[in-house]
Amino acid sequence: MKLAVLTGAGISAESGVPTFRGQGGLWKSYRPEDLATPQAFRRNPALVWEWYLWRRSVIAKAEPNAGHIALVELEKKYCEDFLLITQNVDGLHQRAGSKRLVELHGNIWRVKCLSCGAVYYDYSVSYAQLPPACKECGGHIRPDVVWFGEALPEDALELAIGWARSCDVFVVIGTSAVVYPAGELPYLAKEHGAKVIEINPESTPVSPIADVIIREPASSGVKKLLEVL
Ligand code: BV8
Ligand code: ZN
Repeated sequence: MKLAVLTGAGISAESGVPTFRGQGGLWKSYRPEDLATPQAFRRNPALVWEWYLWRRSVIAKAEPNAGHIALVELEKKYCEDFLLITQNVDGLHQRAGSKRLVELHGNIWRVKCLSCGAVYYDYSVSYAQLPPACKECGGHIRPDVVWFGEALPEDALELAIGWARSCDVFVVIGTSAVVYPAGELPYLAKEHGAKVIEINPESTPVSPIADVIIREPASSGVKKLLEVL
């Protein structure tokens, strides 16, 4: 039985990482759509870096929760018949031990240089200057995440689409499913005949096509999933 899982910010909520569109999602009255864009970075790179450094400082204090850990159990149970597709950039799935993982929107702990193109991990939660300098060439670096209006990494998206189209069960955890093209994946799975399971305390646009709805937070919901799958 081939199993694909798509996670969003909701799976990290119980680790204390605010979601994008929940009550704690705002930062200094800015909306993510206003800051997570190339235009915002061009206009005010220091402000955008301030936002990412604030998020990094919250994530650095966060621990993976029971939802992340139950997904590692699921991966151990299904081995190569399992793939975890995440929209999150917080790296908590990796810290929980997930290996078979695709990051659709990049990773907040990785940076990319605008001058020499260097890409490397950098776990700083503060820098002497903003925007920070590339360790290779001294040029400006940006967070290596996918901003609105930017294309997703092709290989990651292709792998995710391939799994959505060929899995037997597609589980959607903690996402409002409003961001595309990631939000398309549950519909691709449904179209080809997969059973769709939603784990979310609230209803979302995916709810009407879900075969099973676990209307609970991820920490308890994923454990329940582990019992039935
Ligand atoms: C692109 C990284 C084109 C940065 C993010 C149709 C097709 C293609 C594009 C579009 C389209 N329609 C619109 C677009 C444009 C846009 C888009 O989707 N806009 C939205 C706002 C309408 N898409 C793009 O721009 C994408 N790029 O398509 O480029 C292109 C193609 C070729 C060449 C050039 C260009 C890029 C999208 C990626 C943007 N980057 N993040 C960063 O993190 O800073 S998106 C951001 O939103 C995060 O990645 C996040 O994961 C994602 C989705 O949000 P959610 O994860 O769902 O979080 P949210 O807060 O919304 O919901 C939380 C959920 O959790 C809720 O349902 C809540 O009930 C639940 N919850 C709460 N507590 C719990 C819980 N669940 C479980 N347990 C709990 N305890
Ligand atoms: Zn550089």
